[in-house]
Amino acid sequence: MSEVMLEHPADGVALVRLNRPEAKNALNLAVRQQLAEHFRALGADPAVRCIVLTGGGECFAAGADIKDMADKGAIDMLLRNVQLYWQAIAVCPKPIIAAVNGYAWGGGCELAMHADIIIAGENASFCQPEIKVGIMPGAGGTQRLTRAVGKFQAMKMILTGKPVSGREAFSMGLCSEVLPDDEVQAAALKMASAIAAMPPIAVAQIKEVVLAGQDISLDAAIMLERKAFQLLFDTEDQKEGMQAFIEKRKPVYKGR
Ligand code: CO8
Repeated sequence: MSEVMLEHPADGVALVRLNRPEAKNALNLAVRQQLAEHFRALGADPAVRCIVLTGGGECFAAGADIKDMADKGAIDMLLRNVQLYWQAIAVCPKPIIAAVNGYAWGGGCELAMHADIIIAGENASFCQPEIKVGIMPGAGGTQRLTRAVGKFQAMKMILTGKPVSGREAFSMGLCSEVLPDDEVQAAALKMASAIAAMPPIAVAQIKEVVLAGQDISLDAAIMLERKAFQLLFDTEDQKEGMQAFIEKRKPVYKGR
């Protein structure tokens, strides 16, 4: 059985599920390769409008596979070029919702932070424990965590390697929503269906502008927003959305 499962549970929704329970979904090279392949394909598939990423009800992912790295040297790590696998997820144009139960540790926390929305269980556990095994975050943790929660919370997590619960993660801004553990996946799928029913070009523009805007000046980001906003007035979906509002009916979006 594959270590990364792909399902299509609802119209426009893809569910990507890590499936390596014997190793707490640790991200070995095979898992990362499969994740990248799925995200590349889903990103290019017009039938897919939103992606839910999960590790299932027990564990999201307990990090990069330590057994796979323990005896490696710097050049071995360099030649793996794993940034290409991570990049496939980072550049995916479709919205990604991470449904996090259990451990999101190390590379697992970094994987969750590649998502656009994180829904966590109350007892989820977010952690950057790399320092405890002699290394540091290597898949964006120092940067994405700092952008999400600010310097002081990020430094505390990365330098102490101490976990935070789903509830704490929510209060820090490390997740979008916290729910009872057994409601996480259903809530993520419901939200994904709602996003999948939105006008796809607007969805794509929103994701692109929010992500690109984080790393440029406010003026440039606002200009980017304005251009994307104006562009949407040339979509059929904008005409449909506004006409449907005026006619008091439900819009039907075509992605054009
Ligand atoms: N790597 C490899 N195997 C793992 C990992 C992991 N990260 N996590 C768990 N496993 C394995 C265990 O070895 C164990 O295997 P076995 O049954 O053969 O002994 C099995 O999963 C079950 O685990 P436990 O018995 O330990 O389960 P517990 O419930 O007692 O504990 C924990 C769960 C707390 C999550 C514990 O397993 C743990 O501490 N895991 C390691 C967490 C960690 O340190 N993660 C960070 C790894 S480093 C990293 O992520 C760097 C990211 C950089 C990304 C870019 C890379 C190029």
